[in-house]
Amino acid sequence: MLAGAILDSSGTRILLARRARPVELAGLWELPGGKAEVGETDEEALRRELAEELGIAVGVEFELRDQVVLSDELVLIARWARVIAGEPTAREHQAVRWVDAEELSTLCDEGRLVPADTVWVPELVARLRRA
Ligand code: 9L3
Ligand code: MG
Repeated sequence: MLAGAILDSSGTRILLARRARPVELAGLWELPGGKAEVGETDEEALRRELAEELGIAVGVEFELRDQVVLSDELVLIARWARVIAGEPTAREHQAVRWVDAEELSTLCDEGRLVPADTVWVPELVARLRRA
């Protein structure tokens, strides 16, 4: 399972997407992504998912430090990414928004992020502040 920490051109904001489903996660913000298909590398899977869900082409960079075990078969990995082409559009989500370090921290503190994604917040905040 791959998620993208997608950086804007200024390097100070990342893209969050608000989940539409399942009900227990609907309305919460996540780093967008999805499952790899058989034969796909992590990078290919993330590029395909972000093209399908948001209509953007991204360049995929390094992995964030923490991995999240979702179940026996599913481990969630986040990779840094940059938009190469397209304007992010919520095709499968309720909404998308760019957030800076401050807004990301606040959303996390308010419990408005998908629980799994909260593990990446300290690293993301540190990287965004360094930009
Ligand atoms: N999930 C958590 N954080 C994320 C993503 C992309 C996914 N950033 C979790 C939510 C679901 C599972 O992974 O429990 C499958 O996600 P999806 O394929 O429904 O997006
Ligand atoms: Mg998805």
